[in-house]
Amino acid sequence: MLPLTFALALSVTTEAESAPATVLREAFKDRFLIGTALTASQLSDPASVALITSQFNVITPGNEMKPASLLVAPGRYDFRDADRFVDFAEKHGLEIIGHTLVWHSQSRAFLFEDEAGRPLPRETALRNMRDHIMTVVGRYRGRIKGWDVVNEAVADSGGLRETPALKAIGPDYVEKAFRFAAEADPEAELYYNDYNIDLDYKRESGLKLVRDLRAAGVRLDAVGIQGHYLLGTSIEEVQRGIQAYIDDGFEVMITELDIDPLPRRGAGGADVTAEEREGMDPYRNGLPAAVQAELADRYGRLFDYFVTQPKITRVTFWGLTDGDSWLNYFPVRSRTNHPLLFDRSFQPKPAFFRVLESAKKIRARQ
Ligand code: 9MR
Repeated sequence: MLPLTFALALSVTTEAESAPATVLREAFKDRFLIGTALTASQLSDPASVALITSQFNVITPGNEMKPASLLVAPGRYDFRDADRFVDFAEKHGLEIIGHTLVWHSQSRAFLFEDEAGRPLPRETALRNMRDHIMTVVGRYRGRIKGWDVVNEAVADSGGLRETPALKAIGPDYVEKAFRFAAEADPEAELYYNDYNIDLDYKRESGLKLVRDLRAAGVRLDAVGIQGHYLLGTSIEEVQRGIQAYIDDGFEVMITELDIDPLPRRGAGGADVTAEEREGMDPYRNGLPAAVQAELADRYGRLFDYFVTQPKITRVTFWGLTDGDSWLNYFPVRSRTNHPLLFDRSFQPKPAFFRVLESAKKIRARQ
């Protein structure tokens, strides 16, 4: 069921030109696509479908197109959930992003390693990676707007992450993945996607990777900056970071946006005491007004910046409502988190209305 406040808000905007915009995709339509990541079960949940189709114009399967989801055994694929996503997007007139072709996590060891865990010979690993990309991208050729070709290849300590693909193929595995994807669907956009490559500590490594790709002459349509932020993340640092990519000539997409208001300290998991646990899960009964306001302020300042940048062409949230965010399970299992624009009852939070405020700046600038 469409939440009441939405139903009212929607009818108001369609009737009165001057009423405040209450639909994200309308509010930002002259600036960027606005998206959400989903799980397959939400595609058949009426409340989720109502919210998705009323607010967003692009979706990303949160897990269903990852190598481990599609590739069940060597040469054997299960496309059922991925097909549902593509059908859903077409049925509702939404764009869909493919996430992701090459990643060290949620992948299959046999792609790049032998049974003893040793790297496969380069040519075998290259063939496996090519087969996977040709099979998956080829299946959806012409139906997917763009692919996160390689995900999270940059190490937190700088340089390339020591992944099974890197060990078997060498550092040019990234470039090769882009070449295979371009071959499989020449029309699809191709993205490099990573977290924290906007932040000071990882920015130079991220820039180096995408500059190297550009220098190698592969098609790279946009840099996906995931945007998993904490309440305490410096918005100025984020802006500086995104701007560095833009100033270098790259198109940027914010691909996995959320802002985590829960404490991270001692985020171990199993060995935390009950007391520590209590302190790490402080908002089980809801987000206090002051934190709600802070969250809204953070989101608002981000979007105030996003709308000024024509080279930012998509902003995707990593989840639809607080109840389905991965941050309820990470880095501590089973907490009650509140990182998105819609609460557990599908109701818009103060952050939603603050984000819409940013859209007014678009009109003000025109
Ligand atoms: O949202 C995804 C969650 O359901 C999975 O359990 C998790 C496993 O790593 O992956 C989540 O999505 C990740 C995305 O694919 C890449 N960037 C980080 C995201 C959050 O972990």
